[in-house]
Amino acid sequence: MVLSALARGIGDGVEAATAQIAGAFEPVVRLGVTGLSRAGKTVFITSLVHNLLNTGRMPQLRAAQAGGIMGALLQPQPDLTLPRFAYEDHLAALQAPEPHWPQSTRTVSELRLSFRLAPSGLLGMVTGPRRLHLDIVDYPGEWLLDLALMGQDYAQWSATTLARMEKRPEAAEFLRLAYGTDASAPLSEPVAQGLTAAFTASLQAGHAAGRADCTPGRFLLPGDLAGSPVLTFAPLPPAEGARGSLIRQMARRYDGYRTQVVRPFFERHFSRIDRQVVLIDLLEALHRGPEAVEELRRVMAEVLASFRPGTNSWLAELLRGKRVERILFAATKADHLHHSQHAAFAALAEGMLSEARDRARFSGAGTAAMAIAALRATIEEDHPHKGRTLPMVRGTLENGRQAAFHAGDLPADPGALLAHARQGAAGWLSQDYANMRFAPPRLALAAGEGLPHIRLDRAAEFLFGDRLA
Ligand SMILES: Nc1nc2c(ncn2[C@@H]2O[C@H](COP(=O)(O)OP(=O)(O)OP(=O)(O)O)[C@@H](O)[C@H]2O)c(=O)[nH]1
Ligand SMILES: [Mg+2]
Repeated sequence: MVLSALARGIGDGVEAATAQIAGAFEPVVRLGVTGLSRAGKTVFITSLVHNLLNTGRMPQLRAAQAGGIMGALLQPQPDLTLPRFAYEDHLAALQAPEPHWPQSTRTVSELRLSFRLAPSGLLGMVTGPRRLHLDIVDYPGEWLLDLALMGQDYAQWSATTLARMEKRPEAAEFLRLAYGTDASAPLSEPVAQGLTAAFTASLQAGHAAGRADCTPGRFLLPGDLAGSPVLTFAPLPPAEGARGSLIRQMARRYDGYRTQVVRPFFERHFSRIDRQVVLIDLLEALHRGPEAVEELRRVMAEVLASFRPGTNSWLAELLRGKRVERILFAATKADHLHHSQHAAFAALAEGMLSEARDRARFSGAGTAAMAIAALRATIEEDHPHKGRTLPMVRGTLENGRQAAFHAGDLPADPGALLAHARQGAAGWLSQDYANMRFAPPRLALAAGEGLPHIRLDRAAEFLFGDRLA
């Protein structure tokens, strides 16, 4: 294995080989954490790590319960060029005297948590405690959706993107520009920039309106690529173009984006993931209405398809048979609902996953859906209301005031909701849901207690509990 990685001679072959040598002695599990922006990745990782360092609230994590975890600590990560996940800063924000949510993060980052585990089996009596490294990698879900670009040339991508934009009001200005531009004319940089600006603005407006399919991903999160030619292109209707024409240049930059931005991400990060959690803000989609739910379903299928390498020959070659062993779709922020609604919420997430599996023709093995809250910001209350008891949650709003809400009734039959998602009904949750912007709770943690959560222990058990046992 070591030899083959070296022989392959890819950019990070040597690094991969070194990791494998180290891994031969100390096993590593690489956990990918993704989700569209604001899905809850940063809070999830912060709370997961805190709860693995302090396992008092992790009864459903078997190794923690059975005393198998003898110790855990943060260690220097193996990838020296990747930003470190700012665990301490994010935790400090949540534990501040005036707790606040961590800042939005825009790139990939990594953190290594190392466990000392009780010996297991007969051999363990001889070898003593084991070590296991959990490398957690946080990356934007938007980058995953860029995989679709790898299978399309510029003309195909332009056609599908323009068709998608036809129906969207926020894209009207860009479409007017795209159809009004002579793409066969020689490249003029201001024209290319103008098209790009209008295209980007339509993606941003779509994103702000809750659309989940705003790719290419780096147009929303450019980082240090902002303004570079690989981010200065836009889809155009078909045109004949000589060398140096606008359309030929656009195609060249699109190819540059694929080979120099998308490809390295899949090579460096994606291809090394063992376990994956995909966070979805299903409550937000429910609140926004059927179109948003439908879009989320499409994104879930697309995400699953990227984990089924058969779909994409380019990816299959990159992965060389390596598979992500477990994928969890976690519907986040379940603390907005009373526990009496959790079963219905989880059933909805499971229904969406099984739909996505069918669409992506993905076998069920190793996938699960759950309803969780990485950080519980509410407490529950029952209020009498019109002759029945209304289950509510109470928390501190971001303006410091206390408020109790009933998020609204979830559909009793998730099957019916999913079937009707395409018909233009209004959102399913009450209008009040929009006002449920809770601040993180003020915490008084006892020794050994992690941040309060909902079912984070079950999520951890599903994702990597087997490797701790
Ligand atoms: N009530 C509640 N709110 C949450 C929870 N997790 C996340 N949130 C809310 O969702 C927001 C986004 O969470 P983040 O963890 O920053 O999301 P992210 O996916 O890292 O977002 P980006 O870095 O912008 O991509 C937070 O600021 C909170 O308002 C949770 O468990 N409970
Ligand atoms: Mg983040």
